Amino acid sequence: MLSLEDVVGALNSKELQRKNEQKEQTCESLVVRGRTEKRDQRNKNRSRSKSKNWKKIKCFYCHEEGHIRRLCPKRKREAKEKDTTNGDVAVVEEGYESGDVLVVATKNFDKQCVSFFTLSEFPLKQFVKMARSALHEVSDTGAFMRTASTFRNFISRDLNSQFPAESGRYHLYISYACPWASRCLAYLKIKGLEKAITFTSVKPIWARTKESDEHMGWIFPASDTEEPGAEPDPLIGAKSIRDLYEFASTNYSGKYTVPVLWDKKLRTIVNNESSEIIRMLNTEFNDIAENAAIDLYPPEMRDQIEETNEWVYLGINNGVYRCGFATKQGPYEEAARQLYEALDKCEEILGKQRYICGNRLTEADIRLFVTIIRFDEVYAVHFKCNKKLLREYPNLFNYLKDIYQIPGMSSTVNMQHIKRHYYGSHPSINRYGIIPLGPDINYSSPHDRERFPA
Ligand SMILES: N[C@@H](CCC(=O)N[C@@H](CS)C(=O)NCC(=O)O)C(=O)O
Repeated sequence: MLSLEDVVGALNSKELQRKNEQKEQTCESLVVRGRTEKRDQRNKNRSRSKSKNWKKIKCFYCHEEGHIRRLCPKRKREAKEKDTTNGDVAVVEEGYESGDVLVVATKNFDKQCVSFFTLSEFPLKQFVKMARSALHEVSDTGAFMRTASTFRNFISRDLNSQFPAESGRYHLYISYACPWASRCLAYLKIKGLEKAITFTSVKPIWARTKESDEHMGWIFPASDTEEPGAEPDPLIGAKSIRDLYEFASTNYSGKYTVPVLWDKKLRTIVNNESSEIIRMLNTEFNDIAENAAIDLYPPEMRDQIEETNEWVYLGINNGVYRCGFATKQGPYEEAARQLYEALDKCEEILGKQRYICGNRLTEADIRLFVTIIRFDEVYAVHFKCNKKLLREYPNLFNYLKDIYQIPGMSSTVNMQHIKRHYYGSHPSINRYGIIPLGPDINYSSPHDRERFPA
């Protein structure tokens, strides 16, 4: 793997400079999330005519890959400050010329002068290994935009497949704080897969994952006693979730998220997308699951489950993050409006039936549960979802308790980890990391959901 120093070295090397001078480079092949591409197109002719005269360009790189800003010199100061905090790649050019791109980098915006390189000559992905987190997934409009997961392999009940559903072969890395990881853990409990698939939780509060850069992420404790609920990595001795990703892939450049479904045999990540992991856990391990008969995605309900998942994800699961991570008023308000529309819809549905898709527990309930269990304790305060509290919705609140009381579910909820994570890991939202004392709700108290047939 190349270090940043290697990159800077490579880009400054005389040989490469010569090579670039000989070649006539333009930026036509550059694709940077559409935006830059458009501009390149518009200025295609201009770029072409100037491509022989690359000017000296100063480049600044912070954390995030693939996101390039070009700024006129006037805005340079503003850009530096802004990009230092949000982790974008910034390209600040002297004598701005559309179409001139180059990339290189220093860790802390120490200036590095680089000359004569086009991005097409140095594909960013290959050269610069970037670390980032959800806090950096904010567009220029101030809206939170979640990026897709990367490892998308499937475990299969077919024992001849690449990832066969063997007992003892797979390990689930989670954080109790994370709703996406918790839904996978809920499946381990509900399906009776705890003996077949082991799991480990990280510590709740993000910390530096490497001395050499500023990335903050999930880390393992050094011992079993350091952090109740969290354990050291039992498999490869990883210090962080980032270590797992880097072990599994040498050129990974996305976020280091949980859950991670790990193959102990091939020592790699099978899948890091919870919506897919839960589907595998639901069906593929049925030969070894203790509760194989429980089907949370029954064929006859699939359309309805999908339809429900869609609006619940948009308005609620991801909706709370869109509220919390928005950096402008408009996107926040839009997200909050959609969130409360979706919660109102849940309340109405749950006034007529026990579960969100009918009178049978399904995947859609587990997906809804992991967000609403965090609502009053965290999202109402930390993510500014305070128009109405969850416990002010009688049907939804009783439903929440009902799901919480399903055998195994309460053990997936570690409210200490949940609160410490959110309030302690997002300093841009909660600068001093103060954790509110309340509301400390008892979800084991009686509910009224038996009034519906199940
Ligand atoms: N699409 C993923 C999302 C997982 C995700 O966003 N996990 C968060 C924790 S709640 C994470 O690990 N974030 C790390 C980071 O943003 O750096 C899934 O559903 O599995």
